[in-house]
Amino acid sequence: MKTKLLLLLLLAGFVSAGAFSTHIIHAQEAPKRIEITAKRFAYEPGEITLKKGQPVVLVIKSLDVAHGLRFRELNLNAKINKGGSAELPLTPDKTGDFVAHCSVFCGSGHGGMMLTLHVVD
Ligand SMILES: [Cu+2]
Repeated sequence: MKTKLLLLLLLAGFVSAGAFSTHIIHAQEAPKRIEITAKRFAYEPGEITLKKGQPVVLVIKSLDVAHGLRFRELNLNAKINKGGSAELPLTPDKTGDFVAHCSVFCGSGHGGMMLTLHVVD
């Protein structure tokens, strides 16, 4: 009888420990990943909206040649290898519209290759 009670206590301990670790995992939730594809001469999507203060990771994938993604105003620049991908962690700290341009020369339409980021409260 005593063993049974001990087992029950142990089990209860495991259950609450489980609930506790679930809570920890939830609190450290990974930043949202936003997938963007780059190809001559556009990004898809061409516009994204983020919330101020919310950390995200932009995952940029190139479908053809090497490209870049530079937010001059935010001092951020990513380079994406030919057919590869790059991750750009970003936590917007001000609201507004920010335009990113391709930072790796990729051909005749390179200058018009841009992505607009809207940051809202
Ligand atoms: Cu380019």
